[in-house]
Order: sequence, then C-alpha cells, then structure tokens
Amino acid sequence: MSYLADFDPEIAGLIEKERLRQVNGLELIASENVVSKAVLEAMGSIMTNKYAEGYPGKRYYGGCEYHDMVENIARDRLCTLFGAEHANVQPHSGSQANQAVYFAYLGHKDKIMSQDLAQGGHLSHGSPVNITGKWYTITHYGVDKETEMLDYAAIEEMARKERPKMIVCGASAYSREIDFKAFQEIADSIDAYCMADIAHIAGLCATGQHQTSVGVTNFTTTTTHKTLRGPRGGAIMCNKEYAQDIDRSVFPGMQGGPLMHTITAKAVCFKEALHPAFTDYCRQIVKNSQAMAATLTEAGFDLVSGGTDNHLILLDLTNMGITGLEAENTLGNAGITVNKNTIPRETRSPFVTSGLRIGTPAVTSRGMKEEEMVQIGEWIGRVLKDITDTSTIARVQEEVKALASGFPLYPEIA
Ligand code: DSN
Repeated sequence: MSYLADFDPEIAGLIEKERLRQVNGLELIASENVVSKAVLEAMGSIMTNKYAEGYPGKRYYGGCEYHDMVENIARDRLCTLFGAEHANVQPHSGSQANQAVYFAYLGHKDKIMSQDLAQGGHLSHGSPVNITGKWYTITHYGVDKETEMLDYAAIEEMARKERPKMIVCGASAYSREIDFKAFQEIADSIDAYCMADIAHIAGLCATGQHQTSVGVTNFTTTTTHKTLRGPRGGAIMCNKEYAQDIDRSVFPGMQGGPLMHTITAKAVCFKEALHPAFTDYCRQIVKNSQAMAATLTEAGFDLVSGGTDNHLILLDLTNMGITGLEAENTLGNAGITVNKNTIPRETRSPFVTSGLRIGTPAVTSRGMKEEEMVQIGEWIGRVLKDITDTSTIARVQEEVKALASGFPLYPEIA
C-alpha cells in the first residue's frame, strides 16, 4: 500500500483503520467472508485496465487474448466445481445475475413466485422497492407459522393457484436446508421455470454440505463473495440449452464491459474452492454454526426454526425484550459485527427489526472452530442480557480483541 499511502494518505489511513477493525473484531455477518492474498492480488491487478465487451473469442475490443484465457479458465473451473454444463462469470453482482435470468425468460409483468424478503428472501427476488418488484408481477411464499421452515405442500398449492412463469428459490436469512428438487418439480408441474439463488450457500453446495441446485433447477445464480470466499461478484450456471439466452441477457442485455480484474479473481477463487481443504472449510462452517446455535439456545435465545443446517442462525429477540437494531449496535460496541434482520411474523420496520442474523463463514476462514464459537456465543449472551451494562460491553470488547487478533485475517489454502 506504499504508493497509496504516498499519494492519498487520507484514503490509505481509512483502509488501515478498516484493516484493524477486521483484524481485531469478529465478523459474523452471514453474507461476508475474508479473501486470500491470492484473490486480493488478482483483484488489485492490471487486469482492471482492459475493456473486454463480449465473450472469449468474440470481443468488441482488440488486445483481449489473455483476458479470453482468464475468462475461459474461470468458466471452466466454475463448471468443474459445480458439475455445471455452462457458466457465465460476468455478472457484476448476484442481483445482476438474477436480473439477467429474469430478463432472458420473462416479459414485463410476467409473474415470479419467490420467498418473501421479510421471511428470509432477497431484495432482488421481487421486493416492491426493487426494480424486480416494479417490473414483474410478484407473489411471495413464506415459511410455515409453526415450524418456521418452508412448507413444500403449501408452496405447491400456491404455485397451482398463482401460475407464475418462474419460481425463485434461495434465501438470505433462512437457516434450513432448501429442497431444490422439490422446487423444480413444483415448477415443472405448472410449466414454469425454476431459478435457485444459492448466493449464501454456494460454498456449501459446491462441497456437498448442502444439496446442490446445479443440474436440478433450470438456472442457478450465485455471488462469489459469500461462502465461496472470492471477490465481490456474481455468476450464473445452467444447462447448455439455456446458455445462449443467458449469455445474451448478461451482455449486451444487462451489462457492458465485464470487470476483468474481478473475473480474474473469480478464477483464483474457483481454484481455491476446488482444493480439498475448501471442503474441510465448508464442513467446519456448518459445525461452527451448529456449535454457536447450541450455545445461544442454552443462553436462552429463541432461534427461528429452532436451529440451523447451514452457515447462519436467525435469532428472534422478542423474548429478550430488545430490537435487532439495539442488538446490532450493542454487539458492534463489543467488536462483534452482526446485522439486524426481520423474522417471520415481523412487527417492526426493517430498520429496527425483532431479529438478528449471525453467520460463521468469516470466522471459520480465520481458523476458528467449535471452541471459539462457544466462547463467542457466551459473549453474545452476556452482552445482550443487559445492553445498558457498559462495563460488560467494554470487558467483552477487550476479550474479543484478544481472541480475534490471534487468528490470521487471510485464509490460506494448503
Ligand atoms: N444483502 C446480502 C445479505 O446480506 O444477505 C445478500 O445480497
């Protein structure tokens, strides 16, 4: 960072402060992770200097020979990782990957049926404040009131009544396994498409810790920066029969020039994810999540759906008498970063919420195991039992710093 520090000490100083925040704190936001130095180097490389509109072998700019090779490697590695027939690695984000699939197969006002954002879904699955909610007709399924899990019979009944043209499955705050085959069968029964957005659980799907949607649902979208532990970006996978439509929809349909430095870093991320050590990492994510869930349950917290099968836990804070916002802020003061989240049957606004989402991908990347999860769960319990107890918050913050600074920020693959 020496060039940056010389030229722009103000920005370099803020990056250093952020580095220290990451090193000394515990990152428990379920959608975040920490990348390897190899991924960082690829992201910060001269691959950013190039325009490469088009696809390998068919670009609208000269000088793309090495970019073609890199993008082909990224596509091939992603196909190998998931056993996909076709991959598009150009989407700038998960939202754009989703929009590209919609844009390829849906017309204005066509109907999408997806999981309600307030019950674990995602903004880009048709929230009224998102372009997807404004451009398409949306109907939402939620979780069962009693079990707080997906009820496939109810979803099937809704699909038959609503007759959507596309069913979207996948979530951002759902802690249970998703049955992608059931979703595709429901879609097939009403002649609809099925898209799985596996952004949160992509690493788990790639390594067998969660069933995969690739080759099961018509389309799979993902981000590359959550459990996949790569650069911030998106990707789409599908069978060959959809390849041309999907590629055209991404470019020139949705996007112009691809971010080639990001695609370069995606290629590195996919190589890391193909290494056997990455499977161990993903297995540990789930073990850690379950260890944390057990500790929090013992501490008296109410877990939505009663537990977790994946990388995240959703707490219903109603019985603690605090809001998600208060919990997020108080834990933040103790060096534990989490996010407030709506829960099923939410009564508060999304800026306040009654829930808290906790995820283990980043702390697992730093090498933490069940022992540390139990410790962190106990700290969360101590801090949230009385959010006005500033001396406990200060003490926990010191303990958090001592623990976190003992684990490296950058994951290493073998
Ligand atoms: N907003 C992200 C999350 O935190 O789940 C997903 O895009």
